[in-house]
Amino acid sequence: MKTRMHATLTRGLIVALAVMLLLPAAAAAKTITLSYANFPPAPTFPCVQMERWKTEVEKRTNGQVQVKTYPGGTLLGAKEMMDGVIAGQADIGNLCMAYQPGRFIVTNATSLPLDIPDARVGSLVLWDLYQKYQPAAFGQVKVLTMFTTAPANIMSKKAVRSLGDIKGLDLRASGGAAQILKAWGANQVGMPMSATPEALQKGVVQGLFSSLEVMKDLKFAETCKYVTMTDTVIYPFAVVMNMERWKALPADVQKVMDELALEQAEWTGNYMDGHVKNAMQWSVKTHKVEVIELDAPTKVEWSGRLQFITDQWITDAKAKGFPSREIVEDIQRLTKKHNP
Ligand code: DTR
Repeated sequence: MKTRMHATLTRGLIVALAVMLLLPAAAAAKTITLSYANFPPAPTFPCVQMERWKTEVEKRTNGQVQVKTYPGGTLLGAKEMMDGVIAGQADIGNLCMAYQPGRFIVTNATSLPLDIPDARVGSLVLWDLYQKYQPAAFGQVKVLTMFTTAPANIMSKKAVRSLGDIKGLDLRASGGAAQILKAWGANQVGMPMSATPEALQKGVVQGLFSSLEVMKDLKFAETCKYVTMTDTVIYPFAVVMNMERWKALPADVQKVMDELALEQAEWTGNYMDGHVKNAMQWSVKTHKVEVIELDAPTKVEWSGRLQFITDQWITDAKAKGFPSREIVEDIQRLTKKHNP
């Protein structure tokens, strides 16, 4: 009797011990793998920030989360990003909001000619704006971070020094920047950045309007020998996650990602600003690119042509039910806040 009880106790102890030993192992073994889709090629800034986010998340979750990245449109293309993530074709996706101007009305307002000076300020303004308005356009996803480019300038095969030079020139731009090019008299051609290298090569366009880091990252300095400085508008980006996948994450993993959101926005802005400088030094030195600065009267003439854009946007967005004037005033106030 005594021995049988002893045996049962010993067996119970062994089972308990085994459970205690195996449980943490089982938990540790349960890694979560997330796919992360991006549309442009790997050397471009949206993919550089993606790799940085991956590294930080894997480190801060002690390897519990593994992120598999898909640059270059290998999982989802530029315009499929939002719907692809909503449908779960990718767990996470990075999108350029300007490629769907009618869809992201509130956040795309950062693309109005409102003189946001650089990508760091742009990214912080955008994040604050998103937090304040929580636009319905993002209601079906979890937003992991947002950031912007540095201001856009003209990269072209021929020199653009005046409104006469830009008149009728085939230049690629998308989103709000399209209106800007038209206002200057260019022939605006719309396409995502991922389609631009081929369009330039085939002569479909004679240049583009965007932030200047692509002179190096996409080797545009090989064909575009002129850069006209206009420092006009930034482009907003968002990194979004499938809502069900987000809800299924353990709370401590969600905390890591939430804590990274603002930090990642600022990191990307700083990276972009520094990289634009590098890219231009490289372009001038290696490819003898000429940087054209417009003189003061010309600058006034060029920016005068853009004045109607913000007013028009305020009227149009108001008609769609958005508090458009307040949004513009918020962008101006936040720009001052982050660029005192
Ligand atoms: N300015 C936008 C966005 C953009 C700027 N640099 C890159 C690099 C890769 C993809 C998109 C972008 C544009 O011109 O598309």
